[in-house]
Amino acid sequence: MDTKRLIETNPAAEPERSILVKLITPDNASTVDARNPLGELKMLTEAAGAEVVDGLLQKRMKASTRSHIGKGKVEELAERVNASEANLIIFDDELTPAQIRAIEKATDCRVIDRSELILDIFASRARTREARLQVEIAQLEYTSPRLRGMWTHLERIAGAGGGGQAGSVGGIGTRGPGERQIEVDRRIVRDRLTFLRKQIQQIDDRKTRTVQSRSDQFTISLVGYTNAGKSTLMNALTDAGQDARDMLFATLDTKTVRWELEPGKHALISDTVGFVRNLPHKLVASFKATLEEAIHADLLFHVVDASSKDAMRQVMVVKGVLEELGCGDRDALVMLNKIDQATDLGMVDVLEEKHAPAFRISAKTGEGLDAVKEYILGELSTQQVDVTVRLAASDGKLLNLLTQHAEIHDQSYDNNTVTLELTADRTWLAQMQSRYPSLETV
Ligand SMILES: Nc1nc2c(ncn2[C@@H]2O[C@H](COP(=O)(O)OP(=O)(O)OP(=O)(O)O)[C@@H](O)[C@H]2O)c(=O)[nH]1
Ligand SMILES: [Mg+2]
Repeated sequence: MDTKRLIETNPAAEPERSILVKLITPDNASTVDARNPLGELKMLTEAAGAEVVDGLLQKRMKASTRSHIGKGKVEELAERVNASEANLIIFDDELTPAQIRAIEKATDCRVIDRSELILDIFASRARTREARLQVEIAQLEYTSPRLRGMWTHLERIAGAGGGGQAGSVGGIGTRGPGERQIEVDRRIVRDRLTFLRKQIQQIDDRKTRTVQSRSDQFTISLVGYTNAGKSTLMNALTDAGQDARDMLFATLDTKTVRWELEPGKHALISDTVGFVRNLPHKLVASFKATLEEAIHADLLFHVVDASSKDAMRQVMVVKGVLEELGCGDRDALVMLNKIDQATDLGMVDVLEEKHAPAFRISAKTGEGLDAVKEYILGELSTQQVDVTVRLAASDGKLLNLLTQHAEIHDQSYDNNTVTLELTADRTWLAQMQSRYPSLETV
């Protein structure tokens, strides 16, 4: 089953013509990029496959409860919709279902907000079953109170066993279904959500087991704002071959690969979905499974696009999402990436000071990556212990594990026991000792 797209996905169709709208209030002014207030929304819109034909900014002391940007501005918006022949209005702010309905009515044009737009991009990028389930849950939870253009989607759900009688309303820009139909839809949505949540729970459990089974290895997770260069960095350090195109949310799924630091020493490194300002909460919650690696990593590489004027704010957004995921206090190394094209070196200095230890790197040219590797090798060596252990000579399985995972320096046999001098990972050794009480430290 396909996750639902809000933006027209038929390649033969013209891209949707959208007008971008943003309300600036004293409350949100500090998060607005003054040089280009609609810049990020434009990139998001293009990432969803729509065209931007106009933009509208409004400044008010606070949002209007009814129309968000105020009645007069909505009238201006209606004129602009006509003049530019737009068929979609995208708000950078979160709107209530009632506001959406009011603005749609006044402009006779379909309205979506930033969260719906982000969900739409995720829907178009989701490839694995897990990502699709996560996006669909988030969409249903976020969009169902609105229940407007969900129609064709619901029709498919009904067809797949829901049993609801789908009507003929559909397509972009149409009004919502009648009240009775909405009731039916709500029930279908509830059933579908229960089903999806069960499925995702199974994936979650499996994922937790996989991640736990890696606990004997040093794990690093790449986190950062979307387009900061996480996948490019992963490709520079390993031969992962991650998709690293210049677009928002190129990566949606998590991929974990071995980073060979030097012969015999490796770490596991995971690349995952990027963060963005105002990431819908529902989406963060449902992407927990995908972000499991980040949650359990020994260390985070917080990748920052140091060439972006917005870098400072992006760092704060990423920290906020990490808090939300419950890993705000995890050890993190800040990677000041794209240093090859950074122009505001004053800002880079400030970032470096504020977030020490930070590294100036270029995932593209390879600059600075040796220093990162040295640092990690240092970290790994502090995690190693030199010990002498004793075990029963007949315990072949344990002996095997030790020779596989530890560096053996000396080995001596005495009657039925083996004594080994070895270097091993501290946490791994502790786990082995709790699993095999017969493994004695001498
Ligand atoms: N000049 C320069 N460009 C870079 C560097 N690192 C990444 N890029 C470019 O930045 C763009 C985004 O890179 P990605 O690696 O896809 O970024 P990401 O963080 O994985 O992005 P998402 O998966 O979308 O969240 C690509 O066009 C890269 O070529 C760098 O060090 N220098
Ligand atoms: Mg990526």
